[in-house]
Amino acid sequence: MRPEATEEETSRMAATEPTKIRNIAVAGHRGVGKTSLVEALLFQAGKTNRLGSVEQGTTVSDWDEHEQRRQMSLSGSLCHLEWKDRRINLVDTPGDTGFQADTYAALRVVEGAVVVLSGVMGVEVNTSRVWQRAEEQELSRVLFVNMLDRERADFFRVLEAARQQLSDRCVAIQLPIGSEHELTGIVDLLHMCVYMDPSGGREGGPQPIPDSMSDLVQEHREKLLDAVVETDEDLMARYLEGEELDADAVAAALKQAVTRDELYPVACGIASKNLGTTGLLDLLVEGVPSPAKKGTTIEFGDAKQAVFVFKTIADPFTGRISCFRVLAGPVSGDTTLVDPRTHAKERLGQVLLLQGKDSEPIDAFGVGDLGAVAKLKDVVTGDVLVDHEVAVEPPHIDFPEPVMSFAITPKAKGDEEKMATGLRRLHEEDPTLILRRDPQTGEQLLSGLSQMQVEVAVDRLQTRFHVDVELHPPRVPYKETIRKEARARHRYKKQTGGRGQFGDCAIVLEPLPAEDGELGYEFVDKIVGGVISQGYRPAVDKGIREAMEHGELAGAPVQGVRVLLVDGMEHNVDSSEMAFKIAGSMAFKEAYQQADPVLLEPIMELEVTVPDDTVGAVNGDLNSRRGRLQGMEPAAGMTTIKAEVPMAEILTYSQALTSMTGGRGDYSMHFLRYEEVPTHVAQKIIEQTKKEREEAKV
Ligand SMILES: Nc1nc2c(ncn2[C@@H]2O[C@H](COP(=O)(O)OP(=O)(O)OP(=O)(O)O)[C@@H](O)[C@H]2O)c(=O)[nH]1
Ligand SMILES: [Mg+2]
Repeated sequence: MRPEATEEETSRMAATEPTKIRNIAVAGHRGVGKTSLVEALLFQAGKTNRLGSVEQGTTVSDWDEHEQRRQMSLSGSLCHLEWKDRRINLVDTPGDTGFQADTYAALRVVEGAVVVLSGVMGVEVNTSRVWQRAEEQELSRVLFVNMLDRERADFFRVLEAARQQLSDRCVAIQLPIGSEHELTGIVDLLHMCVYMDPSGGREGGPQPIPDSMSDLVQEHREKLLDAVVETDEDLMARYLEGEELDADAVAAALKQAVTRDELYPVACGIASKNLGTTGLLDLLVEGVPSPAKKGTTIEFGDAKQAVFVFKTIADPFTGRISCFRVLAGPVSGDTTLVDPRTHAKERLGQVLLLQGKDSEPIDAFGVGDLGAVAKLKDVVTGDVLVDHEVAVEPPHIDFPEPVMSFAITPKAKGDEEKMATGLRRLHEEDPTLILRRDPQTGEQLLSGLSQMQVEVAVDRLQTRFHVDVELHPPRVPYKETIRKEARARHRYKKQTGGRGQFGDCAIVLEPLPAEDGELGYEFVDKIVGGVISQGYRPAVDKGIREAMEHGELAGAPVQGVRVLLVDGMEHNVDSSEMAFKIAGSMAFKEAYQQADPVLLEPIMELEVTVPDDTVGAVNGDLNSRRGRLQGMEPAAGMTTIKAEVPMAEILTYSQALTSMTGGRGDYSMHFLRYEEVPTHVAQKIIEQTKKEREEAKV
């Protein structure tokens, strides 16, 4: 069933009416066939002449060399097709946790989402995450149970899991005919017809339902009708009176229910063979509201023309490409917009229609459409551009916090700047990839959402920016503090020919309790009778501060200390600021030894979501990492474990979790507080530091 390609070809140059647009994100867990499904939809709609495959690296949306090498999507990809006189914009989103920035941004610019599930695995960690996001955005949703040809795939089991774990308003709109490798086609319960498996060719027209299926079809058709009539009073009344409802009336009510986000139809198929695409395309056109109907919540004030930039592609040849949604328009090549964030004016130049990596200049984009433009100067993802300066609040996309950090260094000395520039560019494309310098350890830290994300960044640094880098586990930012009061006096005295050096001070150290969880430092001047003159006292403070930068235990900064300057002496010729600074520093070091110094380590709050059958292993592992269990929340097959774990033990958690859960687990964490390192652990760290210091001396 191919739509008339020629008609859309000719009308394409003008802006598409908002009523004729459908914006849809294809989202779900990693590797469930989203890219394959987008490929099949493009093929079925006649946009491509052959069905590309992820294995061969020939899909439209996974066009990047790194995506092809790893056979996974690493960023969102914008594609479009025409079906039944509607323009469908599809954003294929990555499923890996590391690349959710693009997924979340995409969910901000669409009215609907196709949530793809594996027919074998059902609802997985990221399925629930994207579902939650879609819920927050009140998006219309269609589920697509894919991979039904695989061994142990079971549509009905996945349907039940979706009803239990996502929403009980999920209802089958299609059924598979047969199962696993004997699956031959699907039944469309709305139009009461069958589509046969085209084995990678174009899907043929509708066929009659085989008699052998009639009982099952009847049962699920009734469930569908029940669900639909419940959303429509008028239809309900007719149904209860026993009236036979015609397909059009049911379809119209279903459309309303999906549009109002009250019902989630569950479709199915085999993306890699192009089975199920006709029914799905029909459903998207019929069920997902157009921008004219739903509109956007993104602010643009009284602007007559406005766009929201939801993605930036750094193309090595064309430079930067900004993908946008038109908020007010139309916008065309000669439109000049201003970015209220920078106040810079930007002439759009050519506006582009994207199909994966390919772009085609068009005249204009109308309201609600998704388009792209090359070479905007200072625009970054998340900006709203408007035709005149109005104060707009750009939408806040709540990106997940990085969960892991690596210390990153260039292999070649002198490449530091190149590395930093490259990472800045990568950060522009993916705001969840963050480079920062740890002020305490001095290391450059690259933080991200998954190991994969950081590794891909390293690859890109090499291929795009020609810098080779190395990753190491970062140093843990330990701190030191004291447990009891101590007192010391130090006299610094030197007689070297002419003028000598003289500084003498007595200090008391006291533990200073944390304020709002922060350990601080206080210097209290208790000098009486002017035994040290006013001018020299700040020098003592300075000397102490310097000594505190590297504590004697493990070279970590000392915090949580109050210092009282209680006594001292000065010499009317030999005293100087320098001499008091040294005396202060030495007195501190002496007192510190007596003050029962201890090592502190950062404790992280960890949240791990894992399949129920791995909870035992995961808890055991957390235990061996000195983790303290805070709670467990089981929810339909998955358990969320909350624990507090020292940062030092969790630096390389990602690999361990992957191997314990077969890649089905997920985690997030953030800094909680500093705590004393247990003695036996502290001893090792102190010895290690000693060794390093001695090695550094040699
Ligand atoms: N047997 C079978 N394999 C499929 C089907 N759909 C996709 N695949 C294969 O499953 C693998 C993953 O497919 P992708 O399309 O890359 O999945 P994805 O959801 O886009 O993955 P990410 O973007 O990495 O999250 C590829 O090897 C596909 O060829 C299907 O319906 N049946
Ligand atoms: Mg993909």
